[in-house]
Amino acid sequence: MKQDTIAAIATAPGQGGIGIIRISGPDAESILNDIFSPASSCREPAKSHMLMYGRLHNGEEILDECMAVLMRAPKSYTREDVAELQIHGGGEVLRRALNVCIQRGARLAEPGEFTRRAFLNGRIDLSQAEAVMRLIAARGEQERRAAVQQMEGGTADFIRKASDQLYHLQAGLAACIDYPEEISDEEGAGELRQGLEKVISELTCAMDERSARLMHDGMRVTLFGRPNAGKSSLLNALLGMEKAIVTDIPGTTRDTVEGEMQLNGIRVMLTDTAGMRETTDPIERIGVDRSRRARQDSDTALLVLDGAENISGEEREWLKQLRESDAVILNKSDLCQKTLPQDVRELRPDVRIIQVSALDEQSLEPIRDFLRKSAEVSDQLVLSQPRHLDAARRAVAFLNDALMTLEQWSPDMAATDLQAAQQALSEITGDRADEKLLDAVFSGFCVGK
Ligand SMILES: Nc1nc2c(ncn2[C@@H]2O[C@H](COP(=O)(O)OP(=O)(O)OP(=O)(O)O)[C@@H](O)[C@H]2O)c(=O)[nH]1
Ligand SMILES: [Mg+2]
Repeated sequence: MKQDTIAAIATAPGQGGIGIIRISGPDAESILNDIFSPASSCREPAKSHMLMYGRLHNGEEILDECMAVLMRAPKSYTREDVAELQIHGGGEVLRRALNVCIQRGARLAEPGEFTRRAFLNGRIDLSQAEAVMRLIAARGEQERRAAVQQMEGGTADFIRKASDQLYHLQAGLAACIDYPEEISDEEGAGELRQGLEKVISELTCAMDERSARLMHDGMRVTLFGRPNAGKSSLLNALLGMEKAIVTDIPGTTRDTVEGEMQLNGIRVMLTDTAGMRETTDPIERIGVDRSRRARQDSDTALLVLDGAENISGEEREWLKQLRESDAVILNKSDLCQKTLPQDVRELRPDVRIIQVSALDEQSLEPIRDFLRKSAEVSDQLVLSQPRHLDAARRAVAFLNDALMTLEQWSPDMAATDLQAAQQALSEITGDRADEKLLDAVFSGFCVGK
């Protein structure tokens, strides 16, 4: 495929020690020769994959001292000739360097265009291309690990294996259709059913939507309860910083306060909320509404009770409303207790109760343990990007349809469903990707990648 030459700043905006300009395409080498002079006196053509020190210039004008590397096709990221300039990472010097490349005939690269070329030139499949951006955007260790697994071809291998199994089933079906006298309906349907159930079960195991969401979006945990229960004290203690204001005046927290931590490699967004109570103060009422919303939107809500006080009528109601993923934090265990874990258990026998004192850091470990467990994700997860999950869901639906058609033994319809399932799976690896799909995938990339 003959393409034009593209160039872009590959490093993030802002000042940095080094900034990188990347050029890819048939003119990459001639542009490099035009704008870069190696310091060594020998004027041989640049060696591929060899870092050179020299000067970046625009004709007579020196723009920077820099390092440059030429990677001749096909041993490069895009499988085209690629040149990279490592110059000083200032906005002006990078802008000038890029302009000089454009003046020499390069075109400004679109978002993700280098990776798009790597895909179009067959170096990587579409799921690997997406993994690159996923890795760059990863904010948690689990997400980073999943991105690397995907980048190394984990998703593509899995999908191609599933696809191969479908080819085999299709071949079996074709034999049933072509030689009905040699293969009985029961025989054909039995084998096909087994094969289909296997592929459905493998696909379903690989697509745990909850784990995928936790890795991608993190886990939202909300502390809620009545004023003065110690929610803000707990937020500060769990985060290890004085994020929220703490006083002994009920109603101190007016708005939600958020902090972030990592547990099990999952990003946990911890939200402290305004103490919930009936109030005529219009500002506090808005805060209480926000508390309610934060609690509803959370993956896990922690109801904070003050162990030095009796359980109120309102708290009884909240206890009833707790979801399976929620827990009760019985706080202020260092004070004389009016409420014990068994009092809570009488009202809500099935709920997890953790007794702590926000003033004693060590007593908080069981809260972290509880959250760590809630944040556990499957390490068998191969399909964890929304686009992949959507395609795999469609494939499973077609395969289930194929299973249904076996009830009436209609091999033609089953064959159509198998084909549709295969088509859906091939969208993941991009084996049959159209321009629209590629535009959608690569538009989310950064320029220079
Ligand atoms: N002894 C003791 N005092 C605590 C504990 N946790 C919080 N406190 C105190 O209780 C008071 C209220 O604490 P906050 O953390 O502000 O309570 P809150 O739930 O955020 O209160 P609002 O913001 O009003 O809803 C402060 O004086 C804290 O120092 C605890 O475990 N033990
Ligand atoms: Mg507070």
